[in-house]
Amino acid sequence: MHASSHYLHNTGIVYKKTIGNYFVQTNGHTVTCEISPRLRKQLIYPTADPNSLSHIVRDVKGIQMIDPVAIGDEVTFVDTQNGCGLIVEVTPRRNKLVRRSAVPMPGTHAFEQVIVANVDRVIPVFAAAQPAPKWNLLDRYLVSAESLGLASLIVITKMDLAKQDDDLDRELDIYREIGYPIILTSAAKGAGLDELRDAVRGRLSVFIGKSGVGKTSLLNALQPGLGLRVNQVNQVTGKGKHTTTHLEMVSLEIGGSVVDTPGMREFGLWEIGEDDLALCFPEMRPFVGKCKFGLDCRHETEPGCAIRKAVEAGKVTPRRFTSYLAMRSG
Ligand SMILES: Nc1nc2c(ncn2[C@@H]2O[C@H](COP(=O)(O)OP(=O)(O)OP(=O)(O)O)[C@@H](O)[C@H]2O)c(=O)[nH]1
Ligand SMILES: [Mg+2]
Ligand SMILES: [Zn+2]
Repeated sequence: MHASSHYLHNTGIVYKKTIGNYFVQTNGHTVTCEISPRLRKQLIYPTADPNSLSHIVRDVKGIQMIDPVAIGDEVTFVDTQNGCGLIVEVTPRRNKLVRRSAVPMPGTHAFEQVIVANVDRVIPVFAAAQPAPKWNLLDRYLVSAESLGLASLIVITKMDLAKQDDDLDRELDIYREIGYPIILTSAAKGAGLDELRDAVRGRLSVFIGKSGVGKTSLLNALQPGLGLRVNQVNQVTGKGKHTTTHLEMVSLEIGGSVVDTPGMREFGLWEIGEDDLALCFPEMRPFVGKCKFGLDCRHETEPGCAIRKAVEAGKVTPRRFTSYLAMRSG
């Protein structure tokens, strides 16, 4: 950047995207931006990872399908004549939540798609009931977040529908013991909202969870007046209707922002090698490398397996170990 033109540059955060347009929040107002073709070219490498050494040139078709700017990105833009802006630079990302794109055409390969950049916390959201929580899915979310170096906060909502006799609390104790923070909420009854507000204040959080669990309702309850669209879950199947269909970052009046994702099945997981997977289970971490066969152990039937011994000793719960084995086989 030339010092002489510096006064023309503004910075802001991308909070919403449509095809070709990027909505940038800067000093309390929004500027609609496009991105410079030059930036698109320059960012061929940084979209992989600014710290990555694999600066491999991809073919031109591939390049055009990678969006170099993600929600949560801090960008530098210049004003254009019509009150719009042109993004000229993306500040290196602290981290990113990624998912594998659909294979664009036969014979090509899937590539990494950045969903949100500069995330402070991933918040897996599950309903106490309707639909019932899927603990192995929670494990997938937590492992994905661990693998991306992102902190997690577990939120259980629709607590007004929880029954005394269900095993919710016992299941949650597994996660409490590992050290994951948990907040119990009800958008319907307003429970747990102050605690959740404290947790999201001043941070960028991402709600993640299946359709119908109540993510958008929770966001509406966090900030009355937001009026985001919610929908009934199907009474027969208990499934949601994918009401939230696009990504958008919502700024909270209390400070901080939340990205409400439309039911994302998984993120990041495919990148984790078999050796690294156990490291993404914090309670298994102390035992990794301690097996008789060291890092060659598959923790299945090998003698002297430290991880299976930890399961037997009650230091790793059988349920989490089952999740681990399931994730390893894809
Ligand atoms: N009883 C009860 N129902 C709730 C609560 N929160 C949400 N719901 C209901 O659950 C249904 C789904 O809520 P949404 O907020 O649209 O769920 P979502 O997770 O955003 O779903 P998608 O946008 O499809 O991913 C709606 O009918 C809500 O009224 C709650 O705390 N208690
Ligand atoms: Mg929604
Ligand atoms: Zn082992």
